[in-house]
Amino acid sequence: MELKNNYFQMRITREQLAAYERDGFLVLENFVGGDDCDRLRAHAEELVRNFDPNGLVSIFSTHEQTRTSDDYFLDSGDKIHFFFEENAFQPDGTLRQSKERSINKIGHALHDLDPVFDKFSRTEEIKQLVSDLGIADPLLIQSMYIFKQPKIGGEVTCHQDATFLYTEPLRLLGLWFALEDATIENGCLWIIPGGHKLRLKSRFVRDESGGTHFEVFDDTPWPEDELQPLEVKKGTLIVLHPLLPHLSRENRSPRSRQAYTLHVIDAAVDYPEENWLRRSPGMPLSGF
Ligand SMILES: O=C(O)CCC(=O)C(=O)O
Repeated sequence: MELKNNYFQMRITREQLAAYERDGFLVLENFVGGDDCDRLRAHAEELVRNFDPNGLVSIFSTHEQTRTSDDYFLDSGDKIHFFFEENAFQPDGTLRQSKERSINKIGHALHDLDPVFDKFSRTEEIKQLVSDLGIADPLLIQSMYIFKQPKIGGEVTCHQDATFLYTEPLRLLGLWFALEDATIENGCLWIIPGGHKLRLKSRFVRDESGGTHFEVFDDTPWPEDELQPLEVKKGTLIVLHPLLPHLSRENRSPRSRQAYTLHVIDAAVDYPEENWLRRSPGMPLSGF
C-alpha cells in the first residue's frame, strides 16, 4: 500500500483521543488512499467471482438451512466464507440476481489468509493508531468485507461489538474503513454518541451443544432517538469503542456501500472460550 503520510503524521492528537474517550468513536478522513480502496474493492469482486456458490445455495434451499448455515458461520473464524444477503433468494432457493449482487459479506480471517487483505490490514498507520488508542500488544482477530448491496443491502441492528467479541477486561477496537462514500441513502453507520458509557447489554456465546445463544444482561431498548448518522467519504476510517451502540439501515438505493472492518484485541487480556469466533490451533492470532 502506498503510504501517503509517514506514521508520525498519522498519530492522533490529544484532542482526538479525548473525543474518542468522550464519544466512543472517531472519524479519521482520508486515512486510506482512494486507489487503495479501489484495489481492495476490485480484489473483493475477484474473490466473489471465483467463489462457487452452488453447494451453499442448495444448503439455503433445504430444511437443513438453519443448522448448516449456522455451522458455516461458526466455522468461519479462521476461514474466508461468503454470506448471502437475506433477500438474495427466491422461494425455490435460487438466486434472484447475480452472485456478485447477492453476497452480504465475506469473513472472518481475510487479513490472515489473503495477501491483499493482509497488506491492507497491516500498515504502520493502523499499527500506530491502535497503539495510540491503548492496545499495547495487538492481535488482529476478525476481518469482514461488507458489500451493503444496492437495493437488497440488509439492515444491521443496533449492537455493541463487545457482544460478539468479548475480552476480559474489555480491550478491543473496531476499525471500519469506508471503501465508497457512505450516506444515509446507501446505509451508512449510525452511532449513539457517548453510548459506550452504557453497560454491555448482551453476549453472543457458544453453548455446550454446539449452537449459540445470547446471554442478556440488560434488555431495555436502546435510546434510538439519540442515533446520529455518520455520513463519510471513501477512504475514511471510523474507530468504534467496543461498547458503542451502532447500526446500519437497509440499502434500498441503486448504489452499494462497501466497507472493510477489522477488529483488534490486546494479547494481554483474556479471550474467553465461549466467544463464537474461534481459531484452530494451527492458525494462531498475530499482530501487525
Ligand atoms: O457495515 C455495516 O453495515 C455494519 C457493520 C457493523 O456494525 C460491525 O461490523 O459491527
